[in-house]
Amino acid sequence: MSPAPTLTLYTYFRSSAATRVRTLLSLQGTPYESEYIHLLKGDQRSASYTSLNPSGAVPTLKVSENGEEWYLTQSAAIMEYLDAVFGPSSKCGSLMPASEKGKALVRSIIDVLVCDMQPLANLKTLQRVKGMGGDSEVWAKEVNEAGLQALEGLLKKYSGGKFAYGDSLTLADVALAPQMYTCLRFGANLADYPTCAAVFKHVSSLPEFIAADWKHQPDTPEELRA
Ligand SMILES: N[C@@H](CCC(=O)N[C@@H](CS)C(=O)NCC(=O)O)C(=O)O
Repeated sequence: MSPAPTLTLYTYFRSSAATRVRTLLSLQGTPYESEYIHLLKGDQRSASYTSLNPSGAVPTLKVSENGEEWYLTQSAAIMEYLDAVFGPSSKCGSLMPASEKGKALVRSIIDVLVCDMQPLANLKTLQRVKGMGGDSEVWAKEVNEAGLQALEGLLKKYSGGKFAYGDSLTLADVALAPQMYTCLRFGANLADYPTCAAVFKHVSSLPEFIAADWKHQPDTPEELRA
């Protein structure tokens, strides 16, 4: 049997996309090293970093195995890879439901977060909105509230109350919690989305989620630490 791949995560404390990956690694108990990419200083746009991640964004996962290194980008792809490779033998087990229906529904919740919400209010989008004379704070609040509306509709149907899908933890929760912090940051009132709020309250209090959140990272500035 070949040894397990070793992992390095390119991360930034406040990145919700990187937080998804940190949360999953924390739940699994999978060891990894971190490389810190300071988004406000523009590290993500350096030639050395874009040669690893042509999107100029975090996260990126470096996988070293069999004497080779390869780089995986996009948080949803990284979560699926980690879940498939490390999940079954990890502390938390696989976080994808066994049924095809369950997998597809979990993926649909993840896509609202990863495709419909996060990119509309990430750093470069907000900088561009501002550059075109718009109010980036108003924009960020609006797009996050629209996303919450959609999520609430899905979770009302599929959540058992404590988790985004059904009655146990899935990758949908891993994707949801970091985006809820973003929603709060931009002034969304979570009380208007009670199912999302209840799930967020429950999962964000789990120690593995706290260990991965934006307030508890080695690169979190002192004044923002919890
Ligand atoms: N679809 C990508 C999005 C990655 C992304 O937008 N990351 C943000 C941080 S959450 C980023 O690195 N932004 C850099 C920038 O906007 O310049 C993923 O899910 O990994």
